[in-house]
Order: sequence, then structure tokens, then C-alpha cells
Amino acid sequence: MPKVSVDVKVLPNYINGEFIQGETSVPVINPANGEKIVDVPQSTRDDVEEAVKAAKEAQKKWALVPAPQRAEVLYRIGQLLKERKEEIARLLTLENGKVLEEARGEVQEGIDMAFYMAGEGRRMFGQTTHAELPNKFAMSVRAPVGVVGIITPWNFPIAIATWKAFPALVAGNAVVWKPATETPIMAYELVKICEEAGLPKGLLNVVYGSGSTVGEAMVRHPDIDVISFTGSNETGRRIAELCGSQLKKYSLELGGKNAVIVMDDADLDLAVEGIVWSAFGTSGQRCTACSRVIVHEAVKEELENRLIEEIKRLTIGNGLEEGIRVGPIINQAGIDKIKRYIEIGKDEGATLVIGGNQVHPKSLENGFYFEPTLFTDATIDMRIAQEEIFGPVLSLITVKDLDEAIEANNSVKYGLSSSIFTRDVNKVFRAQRDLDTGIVYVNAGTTGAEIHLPFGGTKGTGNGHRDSGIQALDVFTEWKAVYVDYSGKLQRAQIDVETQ
Ligand code: UN1
Repeated sequence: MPKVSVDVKVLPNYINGEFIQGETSVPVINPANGEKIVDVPQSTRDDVEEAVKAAKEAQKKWALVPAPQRAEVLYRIGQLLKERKEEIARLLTLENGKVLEEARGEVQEGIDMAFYMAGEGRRMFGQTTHAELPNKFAMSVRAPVGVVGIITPWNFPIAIATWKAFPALVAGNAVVWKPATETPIMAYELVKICEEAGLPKGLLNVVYGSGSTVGEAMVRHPDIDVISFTGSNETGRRIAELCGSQLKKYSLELGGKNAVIVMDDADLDLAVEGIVWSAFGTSGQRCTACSRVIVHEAVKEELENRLIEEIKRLTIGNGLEEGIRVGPIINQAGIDKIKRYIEIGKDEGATLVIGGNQVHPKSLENGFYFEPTLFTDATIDMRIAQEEIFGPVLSLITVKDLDEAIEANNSVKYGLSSSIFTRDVNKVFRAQRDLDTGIVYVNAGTTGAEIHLPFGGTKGTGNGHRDSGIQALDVFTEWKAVYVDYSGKLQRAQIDVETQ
């Protein structure tokens, strides 16, 4: 295995194009073996202040650069990410634990986002339309919001950052970014690339640190105009309260409790593959991960048996090693949460059919691993079927028909992703209409969103905004309606209209 390492001992903040050492720091731990990789600063409110000042200043000039030229920088960023894909993917596995193949996929999402948003530099369309009055022109254009604060999670430390930073930048904003403390290396690598690609100083600033200090200072800062956050429901609510009281725009993506529906006419081989991939890939640590299977009673037993067989074949270990399919959980706190839910599931009366334990693979005793786990005979009201566990734990719920399946799917407070396996086109169209989630898959698992479509969901998953897709630009721009009256006289709208 080639050695993977970071080129510094302590990661520096990146403010106004300078790498700046923090005063205090905490270790970043490799979840695969419990070893320290590097230290990361615990920044202060003063660091946030510096970053916002730099961003505010830099944004004034950047807003005047034509968008196709801003896009040129994003093309170069995309190109450099592409050239360094393997190196970055390895570092991503090192700090996050996800298996290398998935890490490569995540870096690819960042590359895709760079090229997609670069393309937007030549589009970013507004509308032209007729005015009500003669000799008058009307159009709508997008204007940058100013300084954007982005707060990103550890489970997709590079992809989610690109979903937020790239549309923000191409639209003419500056960014202050707080990456998750568990996975700061991706931020360090990305700013190095942005600098090399020629992104002007001050447009992308990184301040590492805790949510309670750095995150809170960002959310409260009067010169940060928008907050874009992906993470826990609890933190999302706090951000909503603080932003609400300041009338600050904010975009939240807060997780899911995603289900795969398997109907009695489904291709069961395909369904098993889709379920296992979306439930146990990334060790279940995706917002989009499948954590419920809603199965038609006619195929319940067969599906359950096949799932058990497939789960037995999953290999657990260090994601940098060949042949590993399930990597570690991010840390012991993550493991403890999963363990609590295993107990809750047993107490509630669900049947644990496989898994359920923390494991310590040989020579990785200090890593954080959990067995892929299946509960059966769960009911929709159980906490294991309602709450986000963020681990490799799947619950099987049996239903009689499609109506009941849709009701079960929609019974949770989240609405991110859902899926149905069926061969019946009528069921497909009913499901895509009635499943109350922002993303619906047909004959595929619940993960694997592509970056040019809107990403986000209904209900407790967010607050109505979307990451990625063209819709991301709505978070980072204000719509401006422009009226040009070339009649040379005062024309009063709604009053001086001649009716024919
Ligand atoms: C997340 O888990 O927050 O659709 C992001 C997917 C990935 C992104 C997941 N493209 O599973």
C-alpha cells in the first residue's frame, strides 16, 4: 500500500490567501486505526473576524469580474482536482475511513461540480419579458449575495464543500468555510488547489474549529450574508433560530431516514444489490443511506434470507486495503450512538438477525468498526425505523401493498431519498408522485445523486433549499428585477395602461 501522508504537522487556517497557524490545536484521528494523522487548529472568533474581513474586501472586486472569467478559475480547479484525484482520494480515506473506491467517487463529485459550475459562468441565465407599458423593457438577473458562510460535514468532506463553494464563487461571492473538525485535510488540499488555479486572495477562506465557537461566530456575523450548512438536525435548528432572528438567508441539509420499497414483482437480485450498496456502503454514514427496507409480504422471507447471505459476504476493514467493502465508523462517539440504537431496537421488539456488534479487526484494534446489522419485523413507529442512526443498521418492515408501502415511507420526519423496486410501470409512476422525498430512485438504491440535479429534501431534511443542481445558485444569488423605461416620459405602472 503506498504511504499516504499530509505535508504539514499542523494544518494552518487559510485567510486572505495566507496559511496562518492557529494558537491551539486538536489531533485528527484516522478512524481505521485510531492513530493521529495531523493536528488541526481550534480557531477563535478573532480568526473568523479576520476571514470575514478578507472575504468582504475580496468580494467587491470579484463581483465585477465577468462570470465567464470567474468560470475560467473553476475550470482550472476542476483540472487540478482531476490530475490529483488519486492522491486526494487516498487522503480522504485516511481521514474519513470510507473505502478507496468510494473516496475516488467522492472526489469525482467535486470534479463534476467544478466543471458544471464553470459552465454556469457562461449561462447563469435570467429572464427577459414584456413590460406592461410601451417602450419599456423588463428583465431579471442574478446578483451575488456577498459573503457566504459554509459549514460542512465529515461524511463528504470534499464533495459537499464543492457543492456549496463552487456555485457561490462562480456567482461572484466570497466564501468563509468551516470544515468538520474530523476531516480538515480535504479543506487544506482544496485551498492549495484553488490557490494554484489562480483564485484571487480572500475569496475562499478556511477557519478550522468547533461549531460552538467558529460556527456560531459565522452564523452571528453581520457581514456573512448567507449560511449554507449540512449536518445534524439539532445544529440545523440552532442555525435556523439564529439566522431567523437576524433575517439572514440560510440553507440547511439535515439528513434522512431513507427507505427502499421492494414490491412483490421486483427483481430480487437487483433489489438485494441496491439495498446492500446503499445501506452498508460508506458504513451507512450517508445522509442518503438506506436504513429501512419496506417489503411486500409475499417476498419478505426470500428477501430477508438473501440479504443475510449478502451481508455475511461483506468484508470489514481499512478502506485503503483492496477487497474491503465496509470501512470504519468515524469515531467512538459514532459507534456508541449505533450501539444505543441496537439496544433500543431490541427493547422495542424488533428481531436482530445479523450483526449488532462493534468489532476489532486484527491489527486495527484501535479503529472504530461496526458489523453490518439487520433487524427484521420492525414496525413504522419504532425509533429504529424513525430516527437517523448514521451507521450500518437496516430495519425490515413488512407491508401488504403499495399504498401501505408509501405510507410507511412517508411516516418519518425526514424526506431526503426513497426508492422502489418493481417491474410495474404504473407502480413506478404512482411512487414517484407520492413518495414525499426530494430524491426518488426507481430500481436502484437510495444513494448516488448526481451533481447537476437538485440535492435535498422535504420536511425535517431541510428548509426548502437545494444543494447542487442549478437550484444551488438560488441560495447564493439574489434575484434582481430590472425595468428600463425608454419612452422618455413618466409611465405609471398599473395606472397609465391603455386597455384595448
Ligand atoms: C450525503 O450523504 O450527505 O447521493 C451526500 C449520494 C452522494 C452524496 C451524499 N452523491 O449518496
